Amino acid sequence: MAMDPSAAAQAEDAARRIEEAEAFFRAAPPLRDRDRLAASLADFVARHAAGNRGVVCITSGGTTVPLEQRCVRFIDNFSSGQRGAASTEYFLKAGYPVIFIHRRGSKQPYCRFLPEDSFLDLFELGEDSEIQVPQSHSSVVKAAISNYRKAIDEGLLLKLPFTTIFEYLQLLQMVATSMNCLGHRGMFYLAAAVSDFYVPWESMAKHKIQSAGGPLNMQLNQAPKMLFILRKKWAPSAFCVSFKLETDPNILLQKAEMALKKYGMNVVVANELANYKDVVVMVTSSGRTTVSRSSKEEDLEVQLTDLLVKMHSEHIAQPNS
Ligand code: 9Z3
Repeated sequence: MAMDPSAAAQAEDAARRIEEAEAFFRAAPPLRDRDRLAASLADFVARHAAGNRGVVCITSGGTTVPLEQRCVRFIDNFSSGQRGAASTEYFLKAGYPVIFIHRRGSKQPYCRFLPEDSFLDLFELGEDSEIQVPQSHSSVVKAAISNYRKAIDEGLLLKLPFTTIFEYLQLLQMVATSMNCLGHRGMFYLAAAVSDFYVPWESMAKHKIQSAGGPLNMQLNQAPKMLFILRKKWAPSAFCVSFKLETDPNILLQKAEMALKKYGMNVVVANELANYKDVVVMVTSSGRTTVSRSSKEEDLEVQLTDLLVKMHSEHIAQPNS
């Protein structure tokens, strides 16, 4: 039977994207410690595979794009990790086990309220040289330790760090394929800021690029669209939430709608750099919902995660959606 031409074009497009992704992984430098990470991931997923609650993978922080294999220079993407860290806390509070794929050195769950400058400010030496926490910081430190320890001791939080786009995408692939067994109970909350462009490993300078040759001309390749592969191949039944960041408000919602359709996301959270902590728009196939924080004291992520937990429950309850 002949295939409808638009279905044939879509199948061809999907095959091309999958091949591009596979070529990216073949050429990427292998993940350090892959076997150990894979074992702790398999153990985490197996522990939460029984039962009926959701499991969420949260990505957080910006990816780097190295310019040299022995990297001295790199391009970075804007993201402090605040959104991912805060959301991790709220998903844990809602009873979700969380796999937290985060940029090394970015904001961490339960540490957001600790003083920024130096962790040495958190401690002082007592008369007998024992370490004490000054009174002014004792309640935030106690809360951070007890919430963090609870999540770790109950086996509800797995932290996987990345720096480069190569590490990030390999981790995402590893997590998504291992969460595939959870079907509709899996959720992806992709808040990490991922570079659209990169230098392929094989064409990257091995040593530090020299300035004696004059101005630097460099061509960056487009990074393969892994959201598409995540949905099509790695974890097709999961509930997928991606974020769209723009600086131009006139194109933001249109770009979010495009991402929703093109990559088959369940929700695209549209945010503008100028006010992303105060307001976001959740774009779904049934419309748009604006979420704004109720006061400067409350994180926007409280409402955002609350709505997503409800939508994910509906997704789990309707396995054909
Ligand atoms: C976001 O849009 C996040 O909300 C922020 C959070 C990065 C603005 P912070 O970490 O900031 O709290 O400081 N993340 C996604 C950004 C992104 O790279 N999206 C891609 C795009 O816009 C799609 S994967 O094309």
